[in-house]
Amino acid sequence: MELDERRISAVIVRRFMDRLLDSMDLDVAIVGGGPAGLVAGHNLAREGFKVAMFERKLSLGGGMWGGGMMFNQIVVQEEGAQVLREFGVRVLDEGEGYYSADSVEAVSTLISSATRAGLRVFNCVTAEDVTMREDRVVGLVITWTPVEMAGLHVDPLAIRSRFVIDATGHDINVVRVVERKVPGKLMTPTGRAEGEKSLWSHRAEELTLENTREVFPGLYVAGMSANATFGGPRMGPIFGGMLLSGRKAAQLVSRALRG
Ligand code: 48F
Repeated sequence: MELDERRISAVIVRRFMDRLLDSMDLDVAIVGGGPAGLVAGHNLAREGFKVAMFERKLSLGGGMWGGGMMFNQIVVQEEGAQVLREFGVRVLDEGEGYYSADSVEAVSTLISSATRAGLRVFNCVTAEDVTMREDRVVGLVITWTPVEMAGLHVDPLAIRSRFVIDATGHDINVVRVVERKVPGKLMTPTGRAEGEKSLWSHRAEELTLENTREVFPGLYVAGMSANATFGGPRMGPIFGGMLLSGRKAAQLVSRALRG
């Protein structure tokens, strides 16, 4: 068989377009493919929901690849170790309640599990805005990241979703958009994004879970974006809270979808 470049290109275009068209109406749109978004996406897709993830970078994984200061090892506590084991990631017992894992193995396993569970991934795509109806988030406005990087004057596209999860980490990019569009209306103490506090691993891990919730009708926060939204501290290179937050976000959104 002689390979035909046109055939190769046509397959790519058709497969991608089929997936994009079939993702115009979603149950859940997750923005950000770090550990929190990946666990949330995996669990929701496994339940049979139509879930897509929009990640601005070429590869998923967010801040997990680099462990701490590019030492590619991660630390988790018992509950986080349990989540990693459920995904099949090998975990080492470091004593006194600390566990470690290879960050490359952890991220690649989360990505593989999530996509195999049915999560639709759109990488190189930035969520630049949300769509709203009657003070409820009902979808995302998306564009190619290179368009944003080049500052090209190109209109974006929009997709519908019954729920959106902001898993964009420290930057809380979706929450920030809503804050600008509807000032003072977030479900936080001040109605605004409270901002992230200084590093305090223990407290941050507890609060990440507590702060994983709905922040505006139709919009949930997970992972570091939960703490940045509700004013919790950052936690540094311990990742159990991210995994548990992703799991909690999936539980909350699943309950809401079943409503
Ligand atoms: O930062 P990130 O890994 O978020 P996370 O899941 O985990 C946080 C930890 O990595 C670490 C930490 C724990 O020790 O504090 O920082 O909460 O992943 C966030 C992802 O969101 C993408 C970004 O490229 C990253 O991969 N992202 C951010 N803004 C957008 C976006 C956007 N507007 N559209 C699409 N993707």
